[in-house]
Amino acid sequence: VAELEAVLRGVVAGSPRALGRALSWVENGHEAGRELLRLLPRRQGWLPTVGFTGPPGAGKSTLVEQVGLRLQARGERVAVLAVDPSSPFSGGALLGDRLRMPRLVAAGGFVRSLATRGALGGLAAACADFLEVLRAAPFSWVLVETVGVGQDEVDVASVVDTVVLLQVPGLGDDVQLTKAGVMEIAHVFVVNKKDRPGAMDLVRMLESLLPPPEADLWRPPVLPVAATTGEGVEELVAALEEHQRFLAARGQHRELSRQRAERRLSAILADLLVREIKGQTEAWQLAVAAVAEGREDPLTVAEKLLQCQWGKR
Ligand SMILES: Nc1nc2c(ncn2[C@@H]2O[C@H](COP(=O)(O)OP(=O)(O)OP(=O)(O)O)[C@@H](O)[C@H]2O)c(=O)[nH]1
Ligand SMILES: [Mg+2]
Repeated sequence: VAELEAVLRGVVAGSPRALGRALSWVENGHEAGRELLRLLPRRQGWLPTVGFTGPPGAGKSTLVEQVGLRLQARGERVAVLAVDPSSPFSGGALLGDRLRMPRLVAAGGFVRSLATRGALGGLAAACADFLEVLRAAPFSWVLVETVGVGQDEVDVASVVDTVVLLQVPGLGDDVQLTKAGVMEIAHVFVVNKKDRPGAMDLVRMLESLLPPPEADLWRPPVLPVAATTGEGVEELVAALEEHQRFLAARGQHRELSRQRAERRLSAILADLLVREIKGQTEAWQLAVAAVAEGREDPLTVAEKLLQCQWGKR
């Protein structure tokens, strides 16, 4: 209990060690992590969160560090969350943290990776829990890096306010762009590696794919950037600030919070329910067999399982 209190105080004060402890507890699903999440002070005011997604090797880490450095230089306090859905190793994430974004860490930024291992509610839920911890600390911006694979990137997009989608020239542009659902979630497009041939063609192509501007709708800018040299990063930071102002001016904070609360609750509830029903081992096995042997259809069986579940209460 004394330890929990010390970690709580440390988190509120922004101590990297305490934050590291707290996030490990949360990540590993320890009882201490749940207790911590219960006791965390709820932050007054809005904490801007930005997600960076895009194909492997697009330059997300390089760009996030650059953006973080720009913000820190202006007196902002930056936390970076690197979401690694693929990493199955508990030690891997920690090792990665020490090597990750050394310049940003030296400038006072906080950098942490998140590898998910069966968190209740999936990756987005684990990310949301991490953000709750960071919200209790004195940060003024949170940047989230996530590898653009499968459904996870769309998931993570649901826990941040602003989504930056990185593209790079020469990767087979159509493949990057036609991935369902990814174009739609971006608030800012970055064509990174603008020092490479074809970058400006990609910028024009992206612009041509955007719907015509509409009053009162956010128009995603398409920004050419070279993350390695920092070219275009100032413009990107300005676009992030503009999107945040856009959200604030339209009273979107309340709506975003409501949507997030709804998604988090549904995800956790779905997980809890499935665990509970599977816990009734015998009924579960019978149900699985009924579906496997084609005696009953899965929807009917699921409905019956649910009814039994509620009937017991
Ligand atoms: N030429 C050029 N190379 C860049 C640029 N930005 C990043 N790179 C290089 O691209 C490589 C990948 O950069 P990362 O920042 O690790 O890319 P990432 O998207 O975080 O990669 P993963 O996290 O592994 O998916 C590195 O070698 C960078 O130096 C750029 O603007 N121009
Ligand atoms: Mg990276």
